[in-house]
Amino acid sequence: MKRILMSLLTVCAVAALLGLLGGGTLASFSDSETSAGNTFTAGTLVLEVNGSASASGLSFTLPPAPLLPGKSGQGDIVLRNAGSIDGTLGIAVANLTDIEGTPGDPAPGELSGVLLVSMEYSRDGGAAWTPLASSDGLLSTWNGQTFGPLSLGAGEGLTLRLHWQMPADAAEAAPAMDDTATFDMTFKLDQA
Ligand SMILES: [Ca+2]
Repeated sequence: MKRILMSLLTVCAVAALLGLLGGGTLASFSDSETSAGNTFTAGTLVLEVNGSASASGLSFTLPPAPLLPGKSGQGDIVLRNAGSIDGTLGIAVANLTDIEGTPGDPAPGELSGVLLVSMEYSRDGGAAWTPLASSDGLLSTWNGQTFGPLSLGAGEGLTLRLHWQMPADAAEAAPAMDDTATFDMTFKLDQA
């Protein structure tokens, strides 16, 4: 009789290093949701991403400025349990792919091996931030990881903030110039 509902939303983020000429990178969201049919309906478990329970088509720019050596940026994703059942949130990263952007450089590209990333979250609109455990490191270390779980009670929300920074050492950053890295983030809300 125990009922378990899940909501899955997938984010595809693209980070590109565009050298000294400027430009940005794109990330697009798409989602798929599943909820098992069940006769014993006792409540709902709905995960909203940036205000939508069907996040397909949402997008944000990552990063807002060129990724020059030493440059950093951040982006926010708002997650909310819009249902009536307390849940626990897991954040999974998968399908990390490096794409070489400089002819002659060895494939598959070096961006995920030099780009420093971390995540933190706030439950009160940004008044206090808590680092997300194990999220501080090179982008390459995120692949295959699941972060959390974080409690997300019925009606509760949080803001997830992604940080990224290029190494200040130009020689260290140089191999990743013009390279691109893509990855998927899946947000999963389980019944608590
Ligand atoms: Ca390269």
